[in-house]
Amino acid sequence: MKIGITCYPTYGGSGVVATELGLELADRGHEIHFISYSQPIRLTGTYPNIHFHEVEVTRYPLFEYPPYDLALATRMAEVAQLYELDLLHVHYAIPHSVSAMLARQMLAATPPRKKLPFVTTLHGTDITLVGLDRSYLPITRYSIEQSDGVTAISQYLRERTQRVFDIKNHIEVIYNFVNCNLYKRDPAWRDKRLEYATPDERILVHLSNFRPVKRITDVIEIFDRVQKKIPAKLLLIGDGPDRSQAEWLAVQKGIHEKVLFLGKQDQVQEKLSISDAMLVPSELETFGLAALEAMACEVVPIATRVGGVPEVIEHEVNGYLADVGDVETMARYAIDLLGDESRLRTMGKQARLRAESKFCASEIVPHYEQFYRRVLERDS
Ligand code: GMT
Repeated sequence: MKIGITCYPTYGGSGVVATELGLELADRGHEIHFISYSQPIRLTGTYPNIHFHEVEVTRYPLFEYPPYDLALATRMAEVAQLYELDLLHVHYAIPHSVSAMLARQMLAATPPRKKLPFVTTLHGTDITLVGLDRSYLPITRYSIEQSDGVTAISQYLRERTQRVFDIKNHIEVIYNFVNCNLYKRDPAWRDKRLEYATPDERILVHLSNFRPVKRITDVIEIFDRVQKKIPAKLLLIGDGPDRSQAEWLAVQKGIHEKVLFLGKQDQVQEKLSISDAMLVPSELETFGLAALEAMACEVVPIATRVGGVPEVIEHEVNGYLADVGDVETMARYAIDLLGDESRLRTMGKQARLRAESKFCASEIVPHYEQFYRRVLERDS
């Protein structure tokens, strides 16, 4: 198939999923065309059947808000026509599904009247935060209803979308996935971790875009409690608006030398596969892709019991779940786990098994392919 993929190319779960999906589909012989305002951050190499089409937004003094959605719709239609795309797959509803809807209409109305079905994948904040804003809700609902296929990345997100948006179309749940061949424990992890920690120190890790929903200061609070009992370092991967707040708190607590801000990384598996536990104290996660990537690397997640997270992590089997803001409990889980080598490694193996049993790319990507075929058959 020839598939156009649109996503936010910056640091964020939906862009990561879209990029990894494009890479996997290309690997399976499909021709992939990414259409976005810049190259997705995880698209680092060159690949024979992956193409990137940049969307240029014209700036003009009259345009206080340059119309990206219109430029995107135009580029989608151009690329679809020129490269004879079979379908478009947009990740994150706002504004991508509205642009796809326009591109589909334009192509249908203009000779040679090409069909361009589109699939919308709902990820999280497009529904839980942004989509609920009154200025976006009606258009988001409309573009979801107009999609030729809709998928959600967890049961939680499907139910919430149906309930809050009162959407009647079928929403297929296709879970997020991880490349289990790439994301795995590095056999040389004991040596490689010496770059960050002494042999007696444990490594905790956090990976996110440092937005308020991630509760970065809770990460620091938990780590502060842990490092008082267990020698440890904290690796913080990513960047975003709450980074300086976290830096300030680490300095205030006198632990900034143990908290290593690594910034944005494009090979996150290298850092995950030398870590022991991951902290995910988010206010909400519709899935928790970072936790899954950690689990595949035998890193035990300590997370909040929110949204779709319990669909991924089984409490006390392959990770821990606690209430939002309960830093005491999350710290206690971390201390008990990190103080017991045998439990740490057993739960790490269980985490890997959980990822392998349900969430490997080899399991999930064929689900997307089947879904595309269903959409195309319906449309023919
Ligand atoms: O918060 C992020 O990391 C970005 C955000 C997004 O919408 O781009 O992530 C959402 O989608 C990810 C990929 O499907 C999910 O794994 C995250 O749980 C979800 N984030 C939230 O719900 C806050």
